[in-house]
Amino acid sequence: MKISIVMPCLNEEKAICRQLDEIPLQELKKRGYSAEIIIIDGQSTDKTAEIAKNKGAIVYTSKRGYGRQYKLGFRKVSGDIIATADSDLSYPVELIPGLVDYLIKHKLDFITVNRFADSKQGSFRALNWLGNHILTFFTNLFFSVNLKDSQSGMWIFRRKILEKLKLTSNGMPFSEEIKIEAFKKTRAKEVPGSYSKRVGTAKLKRFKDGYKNLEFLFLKRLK
Ligand SMILES: Nc1nc2c(ncn2[C@@H]2O[C@H](COP(=O)(O)OP(=O)(O)O)[C@@H](O)[C@H]2O)c(=O)[nH]1
Ligand SMILES: [Mg+2]
Repeated sequence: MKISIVMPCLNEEKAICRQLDEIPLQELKKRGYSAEIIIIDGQSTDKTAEIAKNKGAIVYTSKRGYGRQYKLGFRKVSGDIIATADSDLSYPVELIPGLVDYLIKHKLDFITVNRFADSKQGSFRALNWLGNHILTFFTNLFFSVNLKDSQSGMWIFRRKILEKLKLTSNGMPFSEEIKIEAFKKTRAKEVPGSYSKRVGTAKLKRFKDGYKNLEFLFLKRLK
């Protein structure tokens, strides 16, 4: 079995090197998996792409947009299982080997990692925390799911389910969209994880992206 780790990045030169070092490739190998790391770069203007290439990651460049980058990344993978995270050192990527085993053992298709189970100091600013909870409330209400974290960017899933998922968003709503689709159409589960303060500057625009994510939920519900 091969694991493809896919990470979007935009101007993350402060984090990308350490982020790639943190991916537990040795542990995956020890458990019998092969692995590849695919970085989708939204045309960074700093050294992010260069650093990633030097570290041995496969780097593709795309137009900006979180969802657009993931959709490109998912077309490029050669693995059977895909794992995702931001490239800003905020997600517990050391959990990937255990979660891959868990996915297989429990015959799941999709796992999303709940950041609120252990959010470290400084990981959420008050407004982000509130915005996340409002978005999760509406996600649960509109789509009959029971998530604790609708906005998590760390997922582990079988590549083959992508045929079934309708993924339309090119922006930040991609994160809630993939969960709504996965919970509707596949065997999906949310598991506890953690969240640390990101390194570098956030690309998320709190009010603009918060509003867009909320609007996306309403529009998807009305479809
Ligand atoms: N918003 C946005 N994020 C991007 C883009 N390209 C790459 N990213 C990456 O997507 C991830 C999520 O962005 P981030 O600012 O960490 O958002 P947050 O984690 O929701 O606060 C990071 O790894 C970014 O570097 C893009 O075009 N737009
Ligand atoms: Mg982030």
